[in-house]
Amino acid sequence: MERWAASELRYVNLGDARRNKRLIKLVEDLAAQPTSSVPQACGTLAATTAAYDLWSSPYIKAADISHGHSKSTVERAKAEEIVLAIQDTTNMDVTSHPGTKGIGYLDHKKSFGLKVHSTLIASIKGVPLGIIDQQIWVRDIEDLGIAKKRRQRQKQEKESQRWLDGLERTNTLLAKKTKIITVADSEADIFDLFHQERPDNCHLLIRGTHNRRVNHTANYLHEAIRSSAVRGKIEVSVKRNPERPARIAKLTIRYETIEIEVPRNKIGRSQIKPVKLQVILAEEENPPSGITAISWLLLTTLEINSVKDAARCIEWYTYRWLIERYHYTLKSGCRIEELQLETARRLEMALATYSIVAWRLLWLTYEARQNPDICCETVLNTVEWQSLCVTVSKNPIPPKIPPTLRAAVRMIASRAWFSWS
Ligand SMILES: [Mn+2]
Repeated sequence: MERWAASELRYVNLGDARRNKRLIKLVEDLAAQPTSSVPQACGTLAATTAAYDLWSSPYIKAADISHGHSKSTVERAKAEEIVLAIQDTTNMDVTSHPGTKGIGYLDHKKSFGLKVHSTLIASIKGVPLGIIDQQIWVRDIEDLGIAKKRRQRQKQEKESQRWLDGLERTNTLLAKKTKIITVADSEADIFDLFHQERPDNCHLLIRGTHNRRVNHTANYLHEAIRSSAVRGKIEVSVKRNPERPARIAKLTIRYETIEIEVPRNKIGRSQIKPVKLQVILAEEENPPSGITAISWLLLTTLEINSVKDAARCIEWYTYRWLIERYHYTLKSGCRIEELQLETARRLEMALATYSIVAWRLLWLTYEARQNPDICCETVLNTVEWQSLCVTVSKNPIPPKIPPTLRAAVRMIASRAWFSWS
């Protein structure tokens, strides 16, 4: 079997064949032992030095590292008629390494690190196909702790641009014949995002939060959708998260096409046209005791003509969970926040590398859930599963028969990080 990293990174071009090989080897080593320290995962001093040299190299950028995987992601997406482009932001918190140069502030004065905004491409069955775009930025001290409203607003506007940029890059990179649905949580409930011109193959599916002014007798969005008739009821399976267990929820469905008015504070308001969106409200009427009822307000540019269409949007929105898993894997799985890399630049390079590793782990988990009993050699080569068995069992002799995929992924997960669910 061809080694996965070599095949995944076949398009990588770091300007030098040895550098390409070094990256491929590093990605493979880190994916085999994601929670180990870099020296442990690399195995030898020479390989460890090579890894740190690569991350310190002045000849390459973090984007060069990401490029190979992004291109393979585009290829995988070509096989799909419809893909979900799931965007979200996370904090890469390195507060415990205050010496790191060039990092910025996160959500308050005492935490610092990098802001990371990723776009994950998934199939409409929830297969994680890869990371197509990642934006990394730091916040300046001036942006923080200054109560002046104007500054606050400028900062918000600057940062909300990331959703529009993510959308534009995704639409540019993916094939035009693919229908692309950008999925995001309520942070992306931004008028400019709805208003931005999009090619016909591109759609939005965003969780709404603002009670916007609408062209409707009820005047406001929340009241307008609630005043509309119930169209039907559906059942959805809700994935667990730290605040709630997994469960089946019964949801009441409303949907309506509603015209969103241009926000009052918008500059050049008179020149801007209102935006028509399909609004879906899915509410749980009888949640289990002690659990907050689901109330999902979704705003979409997709056509909704039936409860089935609405249910399909809700199902697609539930796959947004994948990006939460992805960021979680990237941070706690790969322990990227614990790397002591001294500069923001090196941290960005490591982040680009671990981003590929985290996707691979997410994909392996998906595969293992789909095909738990197949032989792990369908996705891991002999060296990989043998070294996995040896490290986990602490027995130097690997078993004769390769474990099942589920057992193998459990072994990777057993290194106390990403939970099996
Ligand atoms: Mn978010």
